[in-house]
Amino acid sequence: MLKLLVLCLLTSLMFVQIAEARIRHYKWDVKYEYKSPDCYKKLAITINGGTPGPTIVAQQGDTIIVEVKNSLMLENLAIHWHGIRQIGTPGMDGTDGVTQCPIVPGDTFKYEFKVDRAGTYLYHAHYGMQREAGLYGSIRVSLPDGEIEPFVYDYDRSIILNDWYHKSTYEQATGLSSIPFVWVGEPQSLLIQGRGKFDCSNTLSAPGVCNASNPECSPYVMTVIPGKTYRLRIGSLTALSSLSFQIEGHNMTVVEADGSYVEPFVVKNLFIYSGETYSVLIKADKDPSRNYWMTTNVVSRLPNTTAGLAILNYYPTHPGQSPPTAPPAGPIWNATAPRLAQSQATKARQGFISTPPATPDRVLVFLNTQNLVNGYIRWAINNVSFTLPHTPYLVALKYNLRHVFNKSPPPIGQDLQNYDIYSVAKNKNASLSDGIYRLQFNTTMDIILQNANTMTTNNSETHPWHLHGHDFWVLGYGIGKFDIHNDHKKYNLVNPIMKNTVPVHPYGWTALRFKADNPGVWLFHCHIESHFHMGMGVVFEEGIEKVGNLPSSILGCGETKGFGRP
Ligand SMILES: *[C@@H]1O[C@H](CO)[C@@H](O)[C@H](O)[C@H]1NC(C)=O
Ligand SMILES: *[C@@H]1O[C@H](CO)[C@@H](O)[C@H](O)[C@H]1NC(C)=O
Ligand SMILES: *[C@@H]1O[C@H](CO)[C@@H](O)[C@H](O)[C@H]1NC(C)=O
Ligand SMILES: *[C@@H]1O[C@H](CO)[C@@H](O)[C@H](O)[C@H]1NC(C)=O
Ligand SMILES: *[C@@H]1O[C@H](CO)[C@@H](O)[C@H](O)[C@H]1NC(C)=O
Ligand SMILES: *[C@@H]1O[C@H](CO)[C@@H](O)[C@H](O)[C@H]1NC(C)=O
Ligand SMILES: *[C@@H]1O[C@H](CO)[C@@H](O)[C@H](O)[C@H]1NC(C)=O
Ligand SMILES: *[C@@H]1O[C@H](CO)[C@@H](O)[C@H](O)[C@H]1NC(C)=O
Ligand SMILES: [Cu+2]
Repeated sequence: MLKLLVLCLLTSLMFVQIAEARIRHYKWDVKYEYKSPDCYKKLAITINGGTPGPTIVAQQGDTIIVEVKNSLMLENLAIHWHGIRQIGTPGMDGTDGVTQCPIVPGDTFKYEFKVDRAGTYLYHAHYGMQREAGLYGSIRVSLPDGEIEPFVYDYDRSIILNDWYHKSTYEQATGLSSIPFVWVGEPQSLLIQGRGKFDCSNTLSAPGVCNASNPECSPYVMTVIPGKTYRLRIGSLTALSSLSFQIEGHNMTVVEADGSYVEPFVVKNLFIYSGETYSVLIKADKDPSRNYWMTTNVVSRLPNTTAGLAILNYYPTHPGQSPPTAPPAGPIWNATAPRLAQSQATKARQGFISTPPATPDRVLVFLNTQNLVNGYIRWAINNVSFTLPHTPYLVALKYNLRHVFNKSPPPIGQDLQNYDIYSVAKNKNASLSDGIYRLQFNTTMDIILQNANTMTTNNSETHPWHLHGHDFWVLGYGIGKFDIHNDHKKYNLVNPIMKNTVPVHPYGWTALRFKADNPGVWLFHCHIESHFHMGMGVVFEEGIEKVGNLPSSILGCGETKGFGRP
């Protein structure tokens, strides 16, 4: 008896130890395979045979090790851990050209980093426009043992929303970089957790290429038990589209965004932009004798893509049973006001507020415009259209490699006051540059994202901006031109949410604040694949002198050939 007790004690002690310093080890094989996520067969990038890839499930404080084998044969690779700040591990951010050399075909790269904060995060490819070929998935980090969420639910589920193109990423990237310019167009379908439905009768494709009965494109089914409450973690990794998401007949209570607790609010439509995550609570309290639609629709651009559909299945109703009603229509695609209202309603939850520094040390205004550079259509920030260098900044800065990128800093945008954000971009001339912003370590930075008209009359787009290596406080949103003398007085310094991705609405501005306290080099960019490809991004360096030894695995390209390799 005593022996047994001691044994029990020992086992539980061991368990505690394991629970405290857990290492989650994954081995991923990344390759191209024919897949039909929307019934149309095309090459997709898979992880261990699947797209989306496996969900990483971890606990706060765990170390994640992912050994990635690049089996793409003809293509480089890099994987970014979206929302993980990589404190102390800037070389593991997975951003090609910024924090690492790409993983070449045949190589295995070991990503190793800590998930230091509970919440809902994502991972995805960060090489060229590779993300939209299907390499993406969810990261779910739970609280440490003994801590509980400030809301109650019975079950936890994760889904990713995505848009899907039939053209390869190469064809798209080539079109964007050509004269004449070839726009990627609207996506062919919208996917919910990797499943959608393209109308096969619309195609004159060869037999077997589009097959509406392929089980790979049967809708995603989320089964619920009547009476239970579900925490649904929703991420968007669209290539282009801003989305709304709704569940027929069910309201959703927003409780988390990008890993921060939200002061709860109820929505019928959740607006979600590429790179964002939300947790919503759903109560399964409707008529349980039937199923309900879960739908996603394009907003902010004139849609030419049918709604993405999934099924909310009430146990024990058959999961394959179609809901008896038509899917609910999405919100009006071009109404900005409700989207702005949701942005403004997203505040930090009482009891979990992180108060921002009262004033910034430096303010950068980022005016985004569409421009021409030598006849190519590009996006620019303050007249500079971003290009990636061949040698990653992190390595170049740490080892003082010269001539690998433009050392003159990009403009800081004091010209905003004279710029008419409503007129078609008149200043057609922007320049290409890989210059970066060097931030003084530990200073407080304010970023004002300012939207404007594109090269098309009466058109301004939504841009979701994502910051690597940080969360930022979202201080405010507005429509129109930011008033540098007055608008900062309206900032929310009381309960701003901290996020890593935030939209700037059409003709609008968004104000952010962050502390430059994470030694490394961090990309800040529009999360729309084609916009980033066309130059919509900037890079921040902070505290490079505090960065420790870099892993040799991130070297090997450009000026780092042979550098530090054993
Ligand atoms: C379509 O898919 C179904 C289910 O996998 C299969 O039985 C059928 O043969 C396929 N049709 C064609 C034309 O390939
Ligand atoms: C959803 O919330 C709105 C506003 O709070 C309310 O009017 C509506 O009845 C709710 N709908 C459902 C299905 O609970
Ligand atoms: C809209 O979608 C249809 C069906 O996919 C396609 O044939 C058409 O070319 C698209 N139109 C535009 C303007 O993209
Ligand atoms: C929204 O788009 C519709 C066409 O889909 C158009 O009729 C309407 O005028 C637009 N509204 C606004 C406010 O631009
Ligand atoms: C962009 O360049 C144009 C012309 O070269 C200049 O007039 C304008 O002030 C510049 N804009 C910014 C924001 O620097
Ligand atoms: C734009 O660039 C072209 C070609 O380099 C040049 O001829 C033109 O003067 C420039 N325009 C402005 C407004 O700077
Ligand atoms: C950063 O600044 C804060 C005050 O804002 C200070 O307490 C902290 O010691 C500084 N950290 C470093 C590493 O300089
Ligand atoms: C652009 O918008 C303005 C103001 O709403 C309107 O007067 C004008 O007709 C629009 N132009 C076009 C080409 O739609
Ligand atoms: Cu954009």
